[in-house]
Amino acid sequence: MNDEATCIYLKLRMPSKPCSYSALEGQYVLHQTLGTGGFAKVKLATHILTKEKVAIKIMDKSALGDDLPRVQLEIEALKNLSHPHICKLYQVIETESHYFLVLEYCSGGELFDYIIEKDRLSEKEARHFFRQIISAVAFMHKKGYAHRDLKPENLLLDSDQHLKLIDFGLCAKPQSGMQQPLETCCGSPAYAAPELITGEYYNGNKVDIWSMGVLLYALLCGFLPFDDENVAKLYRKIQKGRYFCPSWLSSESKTILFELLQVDPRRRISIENLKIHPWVMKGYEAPVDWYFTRSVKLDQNCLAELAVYHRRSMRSLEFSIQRNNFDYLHASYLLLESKKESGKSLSLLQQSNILREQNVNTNLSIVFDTSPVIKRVSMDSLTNSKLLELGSPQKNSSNLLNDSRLASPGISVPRKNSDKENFALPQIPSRRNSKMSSTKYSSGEIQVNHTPKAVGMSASLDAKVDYIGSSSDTTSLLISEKRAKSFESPTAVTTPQRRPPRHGATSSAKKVFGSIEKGLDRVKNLLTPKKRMYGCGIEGPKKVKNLCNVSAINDKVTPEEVLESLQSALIRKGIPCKQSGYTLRGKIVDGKKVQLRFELEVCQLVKHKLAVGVLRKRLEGDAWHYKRVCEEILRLALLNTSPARKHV
Ligand code: 6BJ
Repeated sequence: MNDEATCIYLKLRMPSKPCSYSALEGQYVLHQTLGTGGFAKVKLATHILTKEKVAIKIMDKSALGDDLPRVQLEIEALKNLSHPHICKLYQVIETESHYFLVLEYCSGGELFDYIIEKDRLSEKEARHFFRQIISAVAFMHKKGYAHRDLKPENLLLDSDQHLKLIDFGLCAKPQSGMQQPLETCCGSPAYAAPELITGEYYNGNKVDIWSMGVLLYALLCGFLPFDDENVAKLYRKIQKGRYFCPSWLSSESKTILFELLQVDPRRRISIENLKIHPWVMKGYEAPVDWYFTRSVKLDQNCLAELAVYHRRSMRSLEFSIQRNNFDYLHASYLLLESKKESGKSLSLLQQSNILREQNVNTNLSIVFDTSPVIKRVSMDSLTNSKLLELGSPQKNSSNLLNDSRLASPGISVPRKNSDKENFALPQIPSRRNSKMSSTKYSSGEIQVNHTPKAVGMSASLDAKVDYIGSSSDTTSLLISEKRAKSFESPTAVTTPQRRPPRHGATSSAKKVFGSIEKGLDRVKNLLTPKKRMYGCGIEGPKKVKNLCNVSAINDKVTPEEVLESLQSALIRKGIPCKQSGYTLRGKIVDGKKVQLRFELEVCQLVKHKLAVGVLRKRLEGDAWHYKRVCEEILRLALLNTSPARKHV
């Protein structure tokens, strides 16, 4: 690579400016962005005191404009909705320019990705998730809220496969209860109930029930019941209420979908009947458990830990926490509670000592040195009554929380462990094609024989193509040229070179060099914690262990060839992309509005002898649109790669 190219490449590999907000300093360390949309972005962060991961939703007030009341309603809803299947709100920070909502981190990512990864879920697994969705929605409705944007992208999974409902930005709480009809049309078109589309007054709860029908269909089928790239056509399909029933749906599944997807809201099943529906009850002894109340009594171990740390009495702390201020103390308590639930150590003192060790150069040590030595022995030797006596108000703890230089631990986002590849790739016969011989519309209205034609596309895609009816040609999945017109122009493409091997280094010598370099990096990072050592060397593609969101390609092509093919495919589809090392960022805009932003990163798969793969990431936009576009780009790109396309 010449100097100029190296220079461009290094520049491209540099991360964007580290993101910091003074309002979060000393309380949270921010990490990568988990998602963006409209006026908000969600970042992964570490709560410094407990070292627990959280998600922080950051909203810029100046960008909010008329949507400001929505944010206020969302905050109110989250404060009132404490439920195991609703994402927990820990803290709210409001500044002149921003809102920061500190929320539960859901390491399993979106339910959408889970469905895609599996193609579709078994009835049993769909039931397991659907019961949790019923539980959350029944609770919300009981509290007087309608969500109005239920979809798999708004359902996240935690590390125990528990679903958590998020995004209450479109929720409604009519003053005089849910019988009061609503007028505003909102939500995602594919999940919108017919009465929302026609602009009639509607009941928010009924609208949620319809979306639950679309959701359950997506769980069981792996695609949407009503889908069209043209919104007007999509709306017509929704209003007709006719959907395709794949042959794998059991008659019980068809029945519950039929009861959920009733065009007339008066005929749609109620949440009360859903809780006890035979499909929902199958294999379970009890109806859905949905009503939860927070215990008024706080957890004594968590309180005691906070009391020692803050040198306050447990009683005064309890009083502060029960005021539900949604401040840092409130967040600390709730995070300690969740640590306890997952069997982790509660000790804050140990945590603080680790932080102290990592921050020898900061004035933090002064704060720690003034704390009494009882810290280490406290929990073993102090009884609760002694703790109650330890009542002097904390003077210095805020100093601790004000040091923004606390080292950021190396956070890595856990991924689900799965070897399965589910984005459609060419020339791989679909597992389920053979089964799909006959199809039926709901309520037995129309019968259509289905013959799979697009060999190599996934079952879900085949089904969708046939249902759309106009064509089973895969080009029906391509994004239109009209959309492509408004894209920014493609940027120059640079092919990254692998890092050259270190001359003459034996493997043990490499190890020694490696550890010295790592040691030096550590020292540098310690002194300038926010300046990470990025882009110092030209590295090969990222090596990935887990295969979630990864399309495995081939063991015969080089990463550089795949990168080039992806670039050509994107250009062919009129999707401009920006390159950063082995990552391509594509964007689809409609006028000024960003429809979709996504990333395709060429990587190597540790579990497949470093075969080349493509790691996909949706940055912004509709999940199903993203799925279609990625499938098409991969299909085109892989048609270009030679030699023989072998699917690993
Ligand atoms: C919120 C968003 C809380 O993709 C991921 C993780 C995405 C967490 C993610 C990687 C991954 C794991 C498994 C499979 C695929 N979170 N967590 C808005 N409002 C409240 C909470 C959140 C957002 C999140 C999103 N992990 N990929």
